[in-house]
Amino acid sequence: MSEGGAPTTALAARLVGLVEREATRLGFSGVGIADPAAIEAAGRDLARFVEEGRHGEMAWMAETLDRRADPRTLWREVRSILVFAFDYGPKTNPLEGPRGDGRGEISAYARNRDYHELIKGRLKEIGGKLAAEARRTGVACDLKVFVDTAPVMEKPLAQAAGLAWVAKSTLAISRKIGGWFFLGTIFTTLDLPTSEPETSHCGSCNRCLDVCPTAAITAPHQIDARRCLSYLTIEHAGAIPREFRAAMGDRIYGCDDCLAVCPWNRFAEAAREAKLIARAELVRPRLADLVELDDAAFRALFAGSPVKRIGRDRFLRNVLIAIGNSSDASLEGAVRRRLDEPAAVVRGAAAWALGRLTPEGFAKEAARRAAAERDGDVAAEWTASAIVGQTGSGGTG
Ligand code: B12
Ligand code: SF4
Ligand code: SF4
Repeated sequence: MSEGGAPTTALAARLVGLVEREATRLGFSGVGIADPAAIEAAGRDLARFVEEGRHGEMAWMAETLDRRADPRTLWREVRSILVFAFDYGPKTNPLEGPRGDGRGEISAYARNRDYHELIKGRLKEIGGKLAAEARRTGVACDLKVFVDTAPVMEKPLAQAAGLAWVAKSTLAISRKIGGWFFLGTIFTTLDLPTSEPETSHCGSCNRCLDVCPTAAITAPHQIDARRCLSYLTIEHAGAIPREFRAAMGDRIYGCDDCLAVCPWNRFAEAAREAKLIARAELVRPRLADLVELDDAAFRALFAGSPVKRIGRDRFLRNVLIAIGNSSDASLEGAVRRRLDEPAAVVRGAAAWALGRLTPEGFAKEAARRAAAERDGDVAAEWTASAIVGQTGSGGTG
């Protein structure tokens, strides 16, 4: 018997064994234990990231900086952090699939159910068993469960817990399972034996930096979220900045390129959890269908999926950019039907798409539409697009 959050060595080993067994039973592919004091350097990197404005419009990163940088500020009583990995790997490599086929690419992680609640529910189950077992033996145990949205630096914690390393892509990569996995944590007041931290295994590889379509990985281990297509298609609310539109290609929600190219994914397994295995209708859906979605149809198609979070208008913005990149003239009519949409973000993207599909058709409309348009940004699309139309270049920026 022991007191407070300090179990005896034998009991601690038993509790860790219980967590490992439960994690395996519930479909996790790995678990490790981190010391809450282990990520001080990461906290300093994060402060610099925010200072340089690399978080873009994700104001919550700056607002929660202190808590995010140090788990002990988030919860003073925390003594150990259990970090869990959950596979969501696609069946085939997204970079090897067909492209340029009039369809849009949704990131592998978003092709079925939202992972947040799924993983949180399972972590709560594990936490409940851990706490009950600790208390049964007279050891006090409080805990909190976090997945993604809490101010927690999950990747550095995964490294401290020996699960993976924070790689050049800035993602956590594992020697055993590659990089297609989510992270989640249980903070506990229990003193548990910590795992051996992982070290980097990127070596001289630079594939993720080379493949990134927007040079968002500005140096090894450093990302500028404002350039990342995942940020631009999901987090960013306004128009996609012109310089990134062509680079978006057919990506309509997130981007997988830096993961897909990583050689460590030869060890990755396809998702086993049914709720994360891709729904057929979310694997390369037809742009022609997506561009016709009204709000109700959008909600129905993406019920339970992470895509639903960005709302129909932001999603249509992405679809229209993909159409503008498709060279598929048969979509001109659908694009024209979006030119008078209530949302400026949709009207602006439609204007750009029209300019890309038919410079002549749209040069005819540009002057009238620019004059009639009540939103300054959308009006600017017509003026800029008119220039594209006149040069006939189609333009990328
Ligand atoms: C903000 C955020 C984003 C932002 C910023 C991305 C980023 N790399 O941080 C955007 C919107 C761009 C994004 C995109 C994606 N995300 Co995201 N995101 C997050 C979130 C909420 C916070 C991450 C964070 O704190 N970033 C700030 C930076 C500074 O922190 P950091 O990268 O951990 O910092 C380390 C390194 O960058 C490095 N570093 C920084 N500066 C320097 C300087 C030098 C010199 C050195 C050596 C090192 C160094 O040191 C730091 C500590 O180790 C986490 C969830 C969470 N709570 O942690 C998910 C999370 C990172 N995302 C995830 C996923 C899946 C994605 C996407 C793959 C989704 C997609 N398919 O579109 C992409 C991948 C893009 C990419 N290359 O990272 C997963 C990643 C799982 C994994 N295996 O790593 C997470 C963990 C969510 C989860 N719970 O599973 N994401
Ligand atoms: S997700 Fe795409 S855009 Fe973002 S860093 Fe990776 S490759 Fe670049
Ligand atoms: S692609 Fe290469 S450099 Fe990038 S994370 Fe994977 S191993 Fe590291």
